[in-house]
Order: sequence, then structure tokens, then C-alpha cells
Amino acid sequence: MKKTALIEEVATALFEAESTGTEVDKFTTVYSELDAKLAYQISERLIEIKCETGQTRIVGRKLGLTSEAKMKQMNVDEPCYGTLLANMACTENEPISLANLIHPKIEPEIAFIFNRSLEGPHITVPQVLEAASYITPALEIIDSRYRHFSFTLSDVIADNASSSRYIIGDQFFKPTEFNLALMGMVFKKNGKIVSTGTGAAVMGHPARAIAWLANKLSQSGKTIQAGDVVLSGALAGAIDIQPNDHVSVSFDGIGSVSASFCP
Ligand code: OOG
Ligand code: MG
Repeated sequence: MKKTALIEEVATALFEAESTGTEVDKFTTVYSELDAKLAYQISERLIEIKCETGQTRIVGRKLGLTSEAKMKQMNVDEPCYGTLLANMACTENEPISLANLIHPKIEPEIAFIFNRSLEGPHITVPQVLEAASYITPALEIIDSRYRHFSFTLSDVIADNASSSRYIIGDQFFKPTEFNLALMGMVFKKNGKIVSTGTGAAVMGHPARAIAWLANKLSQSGKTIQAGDVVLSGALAGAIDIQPNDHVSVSFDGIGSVSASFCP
């Protein structure tokens, strides 16, 4: 199949899967030529379709598979990124409906907010910390469009890194004032601790994941832009969510954020 036709076919199928809340089979089993580079082109087309039809816009990026815990859980051994859209943002105050989701999971993250752009390919951790205006706790809801939440690196890249919804805290902190590698984290569901961790779980330092992103984006002529929200990737494994669940993440020194769910 021609590349352009394949991009269109897979992007459309993933868009349909999300719109109708129906899972699909992995595409790499059918298209052996589907490598990471082609997968990023598919995800770009998918985002285009979403922006056109959903009247939404790009508000940032998210890292995926930046911790050992996540790589083991998903059986993929490389990080990836996806794009955050305005209509994925949720707030703490309103229960999030799970009605249109396939098999949602939630995971604890640190969000970075930028007030100036960050252009790869030679971005380092100190440059990330300098360019980021704020950090705040975040929860990401992922919902792979693939059957049994099972995929290869290329499949998950095409599927916008399983992005579904996200919630960020409402208190913002200067990242240079903390040792993010040593920052403790407690992740809870319905009042019970699910996991604990430290920032170092994400590539040794969460800002290293952001540097990886800036450098990766530069390969396709893109940058982290002023105003972008960037999720640096889950510190711990994702957990299933059901209606009436209440989930929270707290970090040492930067507070917490929570999410509740309804049918
Ligand atoms: C892929 C997305 C992973 C993270 O924070 O590691 C991710 C997935 O697990 O479905 O968002
Ligand atoms: Mg995530």
C-alpha cells in the first residue's frame, strides 16, 4: 500500500475507534512497514482530523513509557510522545464521564508548563528547568484503542500514545526550586495507596523526559511551544478506573490533584 493511503486508512480507523468507543486490532500485524516514523505521521494525521472535526486545538504534548514501571506493564521498551488537545482537559471539580471510553486507566504524572519555546536537538535537563515556568501534579487517563490494551511501539505512537483525558493541579511551582528526582509521590484510589515513587522513576529525572521530547520533536521540525502543557510520563503503573472511583496523586512540596468518575 502507498504510504499516504496507509496513513489515511490507519488514522481514520483510529479516529472511528475512539469516536465509537470500539477497540480495534493492532495495525503492525497487517502492515509490516509500519515503523515508528510512519506511526508519528499517522498520529499527526489523526490529530489533524480531530482538530477539524472536534473544533479543538493543540495545547501541548505528553510523554509515554518514560518509566521502567510503564515499560514493563506495556511490554514496550522505548518512550514515545503524543499530542494533548484542548478537549482532553478535565478538572477536579467535575466527575469525568467514562461513557465513551473503551477500557480507561489512570496514572500519576508531573506536568510542565512552558512560557517560552524549547527547540531541540540539543536540549539538556538544566535548559528544560530554565524554560519551564511551572510544574504541577497531574493525572492522565489513557484509553488505548487497541484490543486488550495491547500494542507495539509503532501501534501506540499511531494511536496518539493512548491519550484520552488529563487533569492538572491548580497550584503551580517553579521547577528550579525542587529536586524533582527525589520528589516523593503517593498515588491513591478510593483512599487506598496504590503505589508510591519518586521523580527519578521517570528517566532518572522528569525533566530528562522533556528534554527527550524536545530533541525528538526537532526530528520532524517541531518544538515545545510557549504555553504548552507537557505531561512527563507516569511514575508508576496505570490502574483501571470505574464509575464512582476517586483517584488522587500527591507529591512532596507541590500538592496534589484528584479525579472522580461517573458512568
Ligand atoms: C501508552 C501511554 C503511556 C505514560 O505516561 O507512560 C503513558 C500506554 O501505556 O497505553 O502515557
Ligand atoms: Mg501517561
